Amino acid sequence: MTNLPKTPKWAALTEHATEQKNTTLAARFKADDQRFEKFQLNAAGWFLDFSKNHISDETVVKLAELAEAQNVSAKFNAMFEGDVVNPTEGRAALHSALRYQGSDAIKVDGDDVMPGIRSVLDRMAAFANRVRDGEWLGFSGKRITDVVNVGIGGSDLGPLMATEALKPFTHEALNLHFVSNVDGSHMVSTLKKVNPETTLFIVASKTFTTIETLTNATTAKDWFLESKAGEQDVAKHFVALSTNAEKVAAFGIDTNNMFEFWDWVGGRYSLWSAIGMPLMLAIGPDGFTRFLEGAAAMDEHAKNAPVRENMPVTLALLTVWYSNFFGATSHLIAPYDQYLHRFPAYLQQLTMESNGKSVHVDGSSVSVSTGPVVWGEPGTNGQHAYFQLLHQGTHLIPADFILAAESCNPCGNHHELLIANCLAQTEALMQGKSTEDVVEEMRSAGVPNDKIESLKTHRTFAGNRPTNTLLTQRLDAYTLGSLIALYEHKVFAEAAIWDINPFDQWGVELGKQLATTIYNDMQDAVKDGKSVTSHDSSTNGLINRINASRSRLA
Ligand code: G6Q
Repeated sequence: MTNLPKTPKWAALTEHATEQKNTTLAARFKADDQRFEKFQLNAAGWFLDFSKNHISDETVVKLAELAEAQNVSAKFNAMFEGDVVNPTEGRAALHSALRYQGSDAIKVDGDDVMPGIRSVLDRMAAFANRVRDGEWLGFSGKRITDVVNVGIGGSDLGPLMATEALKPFTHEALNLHFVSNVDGSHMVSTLKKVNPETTLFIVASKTFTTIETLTNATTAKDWFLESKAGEQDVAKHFVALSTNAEKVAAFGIDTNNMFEFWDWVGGRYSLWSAIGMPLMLAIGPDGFTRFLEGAAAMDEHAKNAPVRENMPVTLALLTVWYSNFFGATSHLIAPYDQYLHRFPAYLQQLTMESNGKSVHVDGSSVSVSTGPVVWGEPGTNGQHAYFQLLHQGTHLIPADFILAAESCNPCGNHHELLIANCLAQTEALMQGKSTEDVVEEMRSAGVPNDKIESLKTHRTFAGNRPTNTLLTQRLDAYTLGSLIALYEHKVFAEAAIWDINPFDQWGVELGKQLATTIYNDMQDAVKDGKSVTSHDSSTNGLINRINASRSRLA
């Protein structure tokens, strides 16, 4: 049983945090003009400035000692080597093998997984080239113009986020669509935009049992067969990405059109596998290789850099620092890049499904808080929405600002303004503005004294809000790959420190089970003309009210 607060390194940090709260970020910068040089790191095309944090030289040492005491490096090695790091599901978590660029064998249960990975990548590339080059034809002999990915969760969020992020590098004759929600509006509105003769459906499901995906895929297939197409044409328009050949065949997709992956690839870590097919179609096999190379470079860094130079471990330690010693409960992701508009949503799953746990690996209860709530929107939009709370609210919300020096679409002074806004926010969050400065500023603007008195506290900024800035030259396939891998490893390092399993997701099961029960109860009640009484009064009441209003409608 792990009792983190009782461990010497944790106890030392508790004491140290009390001291560190006595100073401000602004005072730290005033006292040390080497702060920026001291608290920065480089890895795989990314530069991290973490100087605007409540840390001193001693904090960094103490946090590194915690990471060492929690065996973070050894746990990384175990993951990279294919050990069973997901004990509750009895699996390895080898997403790093999917992007491995070296020639060594990587073994799971004694078998090298690399030949299988390379063979699927080759098949994917051959298929993607045929579609991109207009050689893969639909049933009426026309080239494919639209690709609809049907998947949810890990089989949707990653490919969707990445194809959006890499839009400037996308094949201009292919439109990518993503349908995930079981809400029929998602599929229906997408089908309105496409033509059955020129549309390719990718059914992406690791298990091929997910109700949302199977429902959406069935609707897509029915729609396709309602056109001039026949059953014999399904093979030209439906492919599957899955680990489950039997279920793929049962659904009616030719297993020759199935791109395989393996149970040691977790759903939210599967973008690097066949699940990346929409991305490969969008940016081409060479672009996809660059994407894998970027991630592989971050893997090498995560594996080899000592704790204090290790970017994902540093980010993880900062999250632990604020979550466990400063009471922070959420973490903001602010990409100053419109193409990264789905990145916060992607990171919500990666972080919250992985580290939203309240038991340790051995099943005992945790005694400290674990994964924070992750949220965000691209800048500068967020500034005109929720940034008010960051600057003057009562919550401490550590934030990651993500920025590229170069724009993919240089145009007037847009990018200079974007950069200036990003840097201004982190400076303002750190420095704040004192009441004295507010008074002085208002006085010099000629504001009358009574107005100054009534407004001065409203216009004061306490500052002292911590941020990280992640900077790259340009967002492209390589730097996107390394950015995603950076956060994957950050999440892993946090889990290693908290001694929780980041690779299972039992928390999503209960809702799934109950949805099946409620679905059946609702249908039975309508059939039998009875009310539902088997749930709590709220759930019964809602079911009966909905059934009544739907029957009136019918
Ligand atoms: C991710 C989760 C989950 C999963 C979806 C879709 O880590 O396991 O989000 O990806 O439930 O599952 P299938 O790919 O099996 O349809």
